[in-house]
Amino acid sequence: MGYRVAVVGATGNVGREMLNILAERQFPVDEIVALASRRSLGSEISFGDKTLKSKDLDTFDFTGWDIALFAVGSEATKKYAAAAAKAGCVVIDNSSLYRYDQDVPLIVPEVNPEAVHGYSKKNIIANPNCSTAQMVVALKPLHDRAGIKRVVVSTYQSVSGAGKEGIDELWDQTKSIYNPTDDKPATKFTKQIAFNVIPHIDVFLEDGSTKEEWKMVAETKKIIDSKIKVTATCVRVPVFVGHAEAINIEFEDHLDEAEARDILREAPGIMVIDKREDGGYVTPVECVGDFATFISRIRQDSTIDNGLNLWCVSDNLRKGAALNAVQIAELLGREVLKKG
Ligand code: 11C
Repeated sequence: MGYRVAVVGATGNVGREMLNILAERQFPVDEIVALASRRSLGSEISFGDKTLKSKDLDTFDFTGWDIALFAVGSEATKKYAAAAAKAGCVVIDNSSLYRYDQDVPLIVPEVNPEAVHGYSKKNIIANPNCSTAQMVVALKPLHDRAGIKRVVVSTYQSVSGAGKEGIDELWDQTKSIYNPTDDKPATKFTKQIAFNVIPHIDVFLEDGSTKEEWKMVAETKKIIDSKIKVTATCVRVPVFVGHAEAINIEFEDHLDEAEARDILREAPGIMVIDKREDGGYVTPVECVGDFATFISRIRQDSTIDNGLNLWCVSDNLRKGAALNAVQIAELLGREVLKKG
């Protein structure tokens, strides 16, 4: 016996990836429904070798459905997720709406799987922001060994993090640079993204940081340890898929770079590619479609007592969104629902 699963926002980039990954990982599905707004009604979406037609989210009754993977913005989540959860369906939500709610667990299965048991307070589990998910997979095994005091992270985030409009803007603007008569001014991003980088993701907060940067701080604390200090600078780069991060870590105890490399090699969800030669590291284009979080450039930071630097790359639509949501569904099935 398997699960009755709803994918909400099934016609978007993340929703489509959720369906791909459910099929790829052979999630035990008895019945699946692709839900979207009325405007996308009847759109065709692949699920393994089947084609699903999207149904209207507005009129859908979640009663009798086991799991709903939500991949819509916070506003639509606000409108539909609580009702789905109330109808008895466990919601796994990719938006930021519930992430900081104390009654909602925020889970990266390689890092804090035990938190799954907290789902029952609201029948909702939150999926973290993409830039947090890949970073905490790398930080957790190192924290367990040497205790992380402080993290300084700079991100290089692809345009797919901003959805289809972000992808289209990079594509159109890149073409228009070679054809200046076809000018494509910035509409989705605040400045030109083609052949440029933009140090601004999500809205500005009062202290001068951005919400994206704040999310990395708050979510790392909630997922791993509230004592870890994080400071982030989040930057949009002209890459279609795959977020990269340069991470500097200060530990309580000394951690040798060779031991860190061994720890990361053994850690779940991580692939270490760190050859210290031309091309002996992973870049975003190489991680697309993969499940792993790739770690390269592991090296001592000799400017502090117990410091390490590393480079972390992952597919933001997969580990940063759809894969992590499906992994949460797998965890929920294994530990709680026990149907599959
Ligand atoms: C980006 N990380 O790259 C964002 C997208 O809070 O889930 C995901 C926003 C979120 O723009």
